[in-house]
Amino acid sequence: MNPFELKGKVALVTGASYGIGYAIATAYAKVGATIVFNDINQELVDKGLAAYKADGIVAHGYVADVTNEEQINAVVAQIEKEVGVIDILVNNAGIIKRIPMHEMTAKEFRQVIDIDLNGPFIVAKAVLPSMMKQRSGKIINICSMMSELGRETVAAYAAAKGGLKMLTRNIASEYGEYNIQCNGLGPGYIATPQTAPLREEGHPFNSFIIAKTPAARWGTPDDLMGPAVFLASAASDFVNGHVLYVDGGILAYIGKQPK
Ligand code: NAP
Ligand code: GCO
Repeated sequence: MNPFELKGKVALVTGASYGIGYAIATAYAKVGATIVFNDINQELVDKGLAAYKADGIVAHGYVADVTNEEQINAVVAQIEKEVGVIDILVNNAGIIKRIPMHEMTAKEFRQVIDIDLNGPFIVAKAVLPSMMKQRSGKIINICSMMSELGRETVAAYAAAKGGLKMLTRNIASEYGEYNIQCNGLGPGYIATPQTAPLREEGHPFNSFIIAKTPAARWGTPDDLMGPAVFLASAASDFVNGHVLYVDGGILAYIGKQPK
């Protein structure tokens, strides 16, 4: 059997109407998984369904805010009834607010923590019972360079993504005996709507990231497809509590000397 295939598996990717989540869901569909995704409103879900259809993928879309435990529990029950037990969860939905910490309100800080850390807890908690019952499951949390590093203006995001790394390790520790593996996927700097402000023409961050990346380029969502399939497949059944960084080498590199 090909250890990298996902035939017969149901994969829920949160916030996967576009961006990294969409690429990961597409990768899973290409190796046989049934794709389920959510987004916060029907318009975005419909946009996602149309995109998947255009790519030849029959996806199942549901409206749910990952911060709303009641909504998530109801949607997970609906998915299990309409599609099947969720074998693979990718906690992808996330936001960032780039505000200097001394100017950030507590409400803004809490909003980021709520979506980027509380959300993954809520969705993982909702899928765990069925995974425990079937004694198998894959939970993949989308971490970040900010799970390891800080920088100006991203205090809330770094706190959330650092916490998500430890939530990953704790789920791995608590549920490994049920043959459930929980790992993190840590993208470097990827060209998506979330980083579009940093990639605007002439933005100093553009050249900064190129100098900090041995691959000397921004990543694309497609760069994450293979690593995401690995973490969702039988090929990683003894990988647990690990964060797989897909960063072109950023975390290994001090940065290119300015000319
Ligand atoms: P993105 O383009 O902003 O997409 C984020 C997705 O999450 C959108 O579909 C968004 O829907 C959805 N979402 C936001 N809040 C939600 C909520 N409360 N409930 C359900 N869905 C929600 O971001 P991305 O670049 O693809 O990033 C995806 C994940 O990768 C995030 O966790 C991000 O932190 C992480 N990441 C990104 C990078 C990067 O360089 N891009 C690097 C490392 C990690 P709406 O459009 O409705 O908001
Ligand atoms: C930023 C970026 C990063 C990326 C990603 C890096 O403002 O520094 O948005 O946070 O989104 O998380 O891995």
